Amino acid sequence: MSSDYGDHFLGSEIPQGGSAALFQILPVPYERTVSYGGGTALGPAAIIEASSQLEVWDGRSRPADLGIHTHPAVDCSGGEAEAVARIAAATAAIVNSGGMPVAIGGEHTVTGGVVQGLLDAGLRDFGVVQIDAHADLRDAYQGNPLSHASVMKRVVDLGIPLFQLGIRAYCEEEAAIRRQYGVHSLDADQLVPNNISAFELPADFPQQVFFTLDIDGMDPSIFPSTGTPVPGGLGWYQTLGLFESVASQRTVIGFDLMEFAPIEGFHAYQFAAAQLLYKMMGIVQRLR
Ligand SMILES: [Mn+2]
Repeated sequence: MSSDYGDHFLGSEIPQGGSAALFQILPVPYERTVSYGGGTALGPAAIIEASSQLEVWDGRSRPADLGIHTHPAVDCSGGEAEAVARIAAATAAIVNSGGMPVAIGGEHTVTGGVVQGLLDAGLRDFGVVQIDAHADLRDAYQGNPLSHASVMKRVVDLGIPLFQLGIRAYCEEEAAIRRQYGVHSLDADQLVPNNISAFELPADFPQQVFFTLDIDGMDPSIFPSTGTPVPGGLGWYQTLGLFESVASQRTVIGFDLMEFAPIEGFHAYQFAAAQLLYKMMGIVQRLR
């Protein structure tokens, strides 16, 4: 057991991986534009602390063998644009040193900074696959273009192809933006009742994919620990299956887990989030 148990992912089991580690965990306790329940600023620390309860063997392989390094939390103080720029800089530094960014939020606005960081590091020709309850395609929400409800509009505005999974809450403006930008989607009412956990990406979808997992895309019976829960979400195995389906067809260049807000006294949820992230690392490991 290391002396800084709880300070880094799987801290009870493995030392910090350093810059040679594949998985570079970036905690981003950014919380500004919460529209309903709060608490996402506490998400990264709760998940990292809970990760100490994980087994190094994930049931199929040992993702930790590729190295896991946990960065200090990104400073999210100051103006919104300033904080998003710090997220982008931290992400670009990870990519430039050969690591794979694994960001833990924080509200979904964080993903906009991470995607900007991928671009800043010179990555081109990648798509984004998003699991979410909400489309997040409003041009602005409550007057704010950096709202978590607008983050995927910022992504498509950059010309990045987007595939949405599990959406079940969106407005007419977002439906129009989907059509206008050619956003691909398999919504919750298609995936969940039919228990679909694999799908085919369009042939012209980029070969490299950044995968963003808004925890509210999953069902609130599994993760009530989020600000804007919506019933009818994805199941545990279904979510992992969809991620594996993407990773088996394309190269995953990074992923994130956003909008996790711990509920005091219910540690099951942060353990589940830590396990989900570790199982995603396992899928990346086994498919590379
Ligand atoms: Mn979202």
